[in-house]
Amino acid sequence: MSDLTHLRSDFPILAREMNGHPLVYLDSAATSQKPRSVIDAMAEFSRTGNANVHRGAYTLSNDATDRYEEARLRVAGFIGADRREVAFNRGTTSALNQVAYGWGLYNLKPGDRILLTLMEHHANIVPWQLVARHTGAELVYAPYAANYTLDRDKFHELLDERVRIVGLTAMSNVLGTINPVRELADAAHAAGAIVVVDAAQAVPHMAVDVKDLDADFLAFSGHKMLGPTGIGVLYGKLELLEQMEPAEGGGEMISDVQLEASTWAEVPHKFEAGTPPIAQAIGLGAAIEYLEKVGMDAVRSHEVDITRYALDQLGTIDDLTIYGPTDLDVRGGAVSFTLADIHPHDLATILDQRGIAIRAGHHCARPLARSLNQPATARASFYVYNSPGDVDALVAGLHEAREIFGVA
Ligand code: C6P
Repeated sequence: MSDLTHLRSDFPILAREMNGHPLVYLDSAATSQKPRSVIDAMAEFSRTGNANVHRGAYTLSNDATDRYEEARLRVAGFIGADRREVAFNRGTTSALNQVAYGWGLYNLKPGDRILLTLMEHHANIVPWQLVARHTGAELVYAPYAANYTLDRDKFHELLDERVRIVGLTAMSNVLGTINPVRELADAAHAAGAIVVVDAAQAVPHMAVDVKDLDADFLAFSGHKMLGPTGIGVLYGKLELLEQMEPAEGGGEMISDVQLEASTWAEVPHKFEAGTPPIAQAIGLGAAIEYLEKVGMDAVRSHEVDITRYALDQLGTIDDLTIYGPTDLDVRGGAVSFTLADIHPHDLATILDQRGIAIRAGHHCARPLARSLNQPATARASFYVYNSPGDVDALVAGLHEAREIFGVA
């Protein structure tokens, strides 16, 4: 197994005890833990560098602006984009809403279709429902196949000339499925649609190059990739961002404001209304620096190894069902499961008493949960700091849960 155990000591929180046990953190798909370098970069900025950006005529503000823009450059480099193609916002949810309200609202009409997959997070469903209500467009969903990968035949069947937008997750937060974004984007483009990629679970866990994917828009969150909460990224192809309307208006995003109308600042600033999350952008820059040092190939291969080990070990527990692909080439480290008829919330509570943090519920993907006939599942998710020992603790905790619930 690839060895990243030396990284663990970079994450102060992992030294904590929880309910009398060492903390075993298995909920990185919800939010990741932060290394000391990220915590320190943000604290240092607040201590010595804090000022508003793009406004000041004084050195402190100019320095803050430089650091904020350096963070943008680092993000751009990380995903293979131009600096002008990277807009900061609050997170994936906010980025996807920007596309729905800035592009969808102005380009959709009755009869048009938005093609999504059944494995989307609510963040890539609800904004489209809201915009469909305004525009009269219709939502259609491509299902997944028996092996929990996207049903490509159904996807291609649904992809007709009515489809204007294809929205898809690059990696499911429930099934772990990695979708073939480039292949689907090529088909979508041939059909005349644009492609909006929810990369909230992909960018933290594998090398993502927006040009290789040929994504038109792509969204992700800082807090799932070792960075802070409150910062996210909308990538958009330059020409699309230039055409797209801002979904939010206010300070910073304008070129001129008259009484009746306004003109917009250059991209990406027209999508950054108000004071942006400055310290958070600096924290995200530090998180990317950390990930780049580890190397995204090492991040991915560690994830494959630990997920393989988890699937093997969980497979030894009777009555445990895993919802997601078994082929590690097409899955990431989010592993959802149920154990006999024990409610996932009870499982999470029993594990918590042993210091083990997992998520239980519908994982903000209710249509998917409904299609699985499981209103809730338990989910363990892994990241660079997790070790086989964490998987062993999970498995031991699940055996105890079986005993407590008297599962025969
Ligand atoms: N999923 C999970 O536990 P925000 O909250 O905006 O940072 O990210 C939303 C989001 C969008 N897409 C996917 C695929 C996601 O996984 C998430 C967040 C967390 O699975 C919280 S619900």
